[in-house]
Amino acid sequence: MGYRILETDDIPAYLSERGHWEDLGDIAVREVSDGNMNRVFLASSADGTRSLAVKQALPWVRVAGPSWPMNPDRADAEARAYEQIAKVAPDKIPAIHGYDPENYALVMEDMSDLEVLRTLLNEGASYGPHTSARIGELVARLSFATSDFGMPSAERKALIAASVSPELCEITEDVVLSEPYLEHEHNHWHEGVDDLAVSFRADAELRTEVAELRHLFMTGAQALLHGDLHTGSVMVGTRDGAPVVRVFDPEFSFVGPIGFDLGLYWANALVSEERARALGGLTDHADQLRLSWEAFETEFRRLWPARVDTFFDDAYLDRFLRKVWTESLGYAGTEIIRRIIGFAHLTDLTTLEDPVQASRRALLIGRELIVNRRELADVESVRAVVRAM
Ligand code: SR1
Ligand code: MG
Repeated sequence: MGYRILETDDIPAYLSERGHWEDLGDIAVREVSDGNMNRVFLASSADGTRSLAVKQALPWVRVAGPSWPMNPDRADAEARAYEQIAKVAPDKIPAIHGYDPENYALVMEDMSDLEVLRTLLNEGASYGPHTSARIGELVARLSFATSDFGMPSAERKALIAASVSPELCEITEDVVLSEPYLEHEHNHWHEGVDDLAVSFRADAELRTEVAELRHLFMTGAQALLHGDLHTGSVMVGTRDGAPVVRVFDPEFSFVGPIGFDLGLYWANALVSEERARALGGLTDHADQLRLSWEAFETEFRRLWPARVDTFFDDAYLDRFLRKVWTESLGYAGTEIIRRIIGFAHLTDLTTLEDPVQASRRALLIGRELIVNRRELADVESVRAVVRAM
């Protein structure tokens, strides 16, 4: 039949055709699209005992419309990423019931009993002790398993080839890793940070450091990434009395530098901290970088003895982890900056009555993380940067 864009009314027949739902008399569908890129529908039975989510990639960026065309095969990247994560951390992603490559649609677990982490944080919630640790573990397991430490060389070359995702990588290379430092129509910012936006564009030192991070993003095929690991890509909640953390939306997945995933998560944690500070609601925000890094490092070191290539010795592990730490800080800085003076802003700041102070602090922290990342040796040095602002 070919690719067709699904509307709410099409979902019952679609789920039936795909063998996911039999009794069409007993189904209600609503659209819950929220991210920048795709459409999401939730289908549920009248008595609430069954539900499924359908996510479809459109041939454009959803929030921009047809004026920004985008290959829907990004859904292939998402399906591939879920497959890889399911091998190492099945409890940290939604259950995937099927992928339809013809329609670029995934049928998956309905997670509407959970909450998007960003939404909760914006409402004043704390992270709690589990969320960032689970994120660190997930990044460690996925990155170890898909690196040259966890995967035989030939298999990895095939993964790299299969995971090439030029259009989505180009979005990141543009909106995260260059446009905020140039005059570009995508950029916009609050007038209260005008001077910083102007000075960042004229800042030669900053630009060269971002160029290095951008080049690493383009060439550093260390491991399969989620690719867009911000707090809007994480759902949290409780099931059967136990904490649940689920990472979703890995459509930006490709084989790249591990620090990109950690850095995005850290950036979003640091911005949520600035929101909480502005509102007088700081709780455990300042601890999230440490919790995620410690969980990442512990898990990576736990996996290390099982590496497939023992030419990589223990001293190299220390050196590699140091590099990941430093690169993560740099990517955290770029994510903070692009979310304030670039294209896709964060509700953490845009919903503040007066976002200026928090935005300025975050921008300056972002710059420090990029320019001085090599001198920031540990979590305490990052905290010192935040305190000094
Ligand atoms: C055009 S897409 C802009 C941003 O939305 C996605 O969630 C990614 O973060 C991307 O950079
Ligand atoms: Mg997304």
